[in-house]
Amino acid sequence: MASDLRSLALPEEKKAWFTHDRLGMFVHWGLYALPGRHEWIKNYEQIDDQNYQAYFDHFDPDLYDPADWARRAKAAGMKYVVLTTKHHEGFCLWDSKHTDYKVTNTPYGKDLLRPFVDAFRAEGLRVGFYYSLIDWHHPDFPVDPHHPQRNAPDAAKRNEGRDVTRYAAYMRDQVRELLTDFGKIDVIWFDFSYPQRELNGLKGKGHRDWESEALVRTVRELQPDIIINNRLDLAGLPPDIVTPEQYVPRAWPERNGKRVTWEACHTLSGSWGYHRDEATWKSPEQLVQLLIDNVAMGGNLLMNVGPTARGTLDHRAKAALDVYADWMTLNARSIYGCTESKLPAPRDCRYTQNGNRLYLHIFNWPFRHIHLDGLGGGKVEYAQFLHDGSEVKWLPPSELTLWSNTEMEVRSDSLTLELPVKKPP
Ligand code: JFZ
Repeated sequence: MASDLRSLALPEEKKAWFTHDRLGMFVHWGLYALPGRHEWIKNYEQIDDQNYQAYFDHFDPDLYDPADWARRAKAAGMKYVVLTTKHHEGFCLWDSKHTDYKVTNTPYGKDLLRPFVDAFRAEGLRVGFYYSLIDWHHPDFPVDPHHPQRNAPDAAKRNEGRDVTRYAAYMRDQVRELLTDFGKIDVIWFDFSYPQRELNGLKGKGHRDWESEALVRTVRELQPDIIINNRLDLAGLPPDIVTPEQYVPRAWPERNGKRVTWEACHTLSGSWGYHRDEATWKSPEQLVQLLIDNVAMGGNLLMNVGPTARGTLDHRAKAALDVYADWMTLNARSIYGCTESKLPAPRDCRYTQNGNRLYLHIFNWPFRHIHLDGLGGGKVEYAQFLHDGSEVKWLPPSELTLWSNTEMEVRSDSLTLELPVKKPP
């Protein structure tokens, strides 16, 4: 049985596009864009269905223009996109046959997903679907430690008549729709399992509740080449990708001693869904350094935007995408097709490497010189800045002795670059 499960994992060579492309766009969009204060708002504020209904009744993103999003993603150097087709609130962005809780029944009245898929494909991006395992709206989804009604006095009683096997079948039906009606889908991002959580006698959910194995079989049957993330609580299935969230690992993540294909996802502002009053938007340096940090450890970055209730990217999201656009225009060569280097990076620096091209990313500008250990003795043919292609020279050992006033600074295995005193503009 277990070996059988293992055969559902995607072969390494089918992930080559993913590790090459390195940068993707995550899109969290749903009814929670209307309150505009986090996608977990139904849970955080323990809003019941009746009160949450106001957002459904007023969902009308009149300025929705996925071609604009796609152009901005492409300009930012993003090569794939993952959209929340359904988040924990249960609201569906497509015209699903299996529920009424969908966009076509809101004032907007139209499917959002097909135009999205078409727009991003037209810009040459690959398309992935996020699909929430958690569903705070479905009548068969049992109240659990993450449910908005978890603290209701009759929480356990509310579970009478809720049949999680019907919910698991609903998920398979919806996933079948998503993976049948929209052409080739490159990534499916299930979210998430918490079997170990418990609260007031309410149990968390995992692979038995989701019927994860059957779900994965459905996915593979419909889309043999799709990348499936690792949040299904299936211990016997080696994950196609591992997905640290708002977290920079200390080193390339491993599983059973083997390095895995991985993708970190990050927010621009701390919230995934549109959050109007959020104050912790990342700085340009943080945005760029997150990308470099991941690639320098062999990983991808899936950077999130949370569109507004009117279907736009607000000015802060646009500005962040512009940061990537400016940086990638000049530096994409140090990202696409790159991975971890075996060489030890100098202090405050990261390396990314593509074959015999080594890229040095300097996070904190040093004073005039930078020492590259392991690169002495004629190993380097030529060095240049990426931003303008200008030559970077290195010091001959005699010069280094002169400047340092000591011979101990000279090491045969290292090479000392000469940098301008000021960081180039
Ligand atoms: C999940 C979602 O809950 C979140 O809204 C967003 O979609 C993100 C990408 O994925 O985030 C998690 C996942 C796991 C935990 C918390 C948030 N957890 O285990 O506590």
